[in-house]
Amino acid sequence: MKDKESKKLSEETARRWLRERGVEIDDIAELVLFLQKKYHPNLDIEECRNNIERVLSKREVQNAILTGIQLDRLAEKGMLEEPLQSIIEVDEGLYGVDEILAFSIVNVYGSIGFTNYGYIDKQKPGILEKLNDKSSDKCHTFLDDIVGAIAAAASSRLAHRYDEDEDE
Ligand SMILES: [Ca+2]
Repeated sequence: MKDKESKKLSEETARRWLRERGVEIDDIAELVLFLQKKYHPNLDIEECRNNIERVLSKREVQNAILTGIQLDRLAEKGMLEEPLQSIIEVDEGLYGVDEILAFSIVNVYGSIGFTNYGYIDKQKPGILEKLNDKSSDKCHTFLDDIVGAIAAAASSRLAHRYDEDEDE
């Protein structure tokens, strides 16, 4: 596959898989609003959406999305080998690789993303609460961290841009 083709396929697939797993851009935009509204009272959902679009255009973000969702899906179908199958299926607390994968997204716009990520991971607002609902037959062991990380990275990007505007 040519580089350009593969880049396009990667972005399209990552976006489609998020939708197929029940996550819309607006769900993530709500999380960004939740994180940033107190610092930027005039912030609207459109601007949150724009920042998420930019995050999703990054190759390392797409790679994390594709890898995490693929593992969630295979676990849901019981297709992984043990002991990994059980670990991911029951979302074992000490596993931690789901968070480490998400860090590659948080990292994209620097370290303030980590504070946002930690906060949102504790609060679990909106879509994150849904993804953490263990009574569903879906496996979102990776997806919840990925979604939180996209929101954290978009918040960092947004905050950087506000700071730049204020300096001008
Ligand atoms: Ca998780």
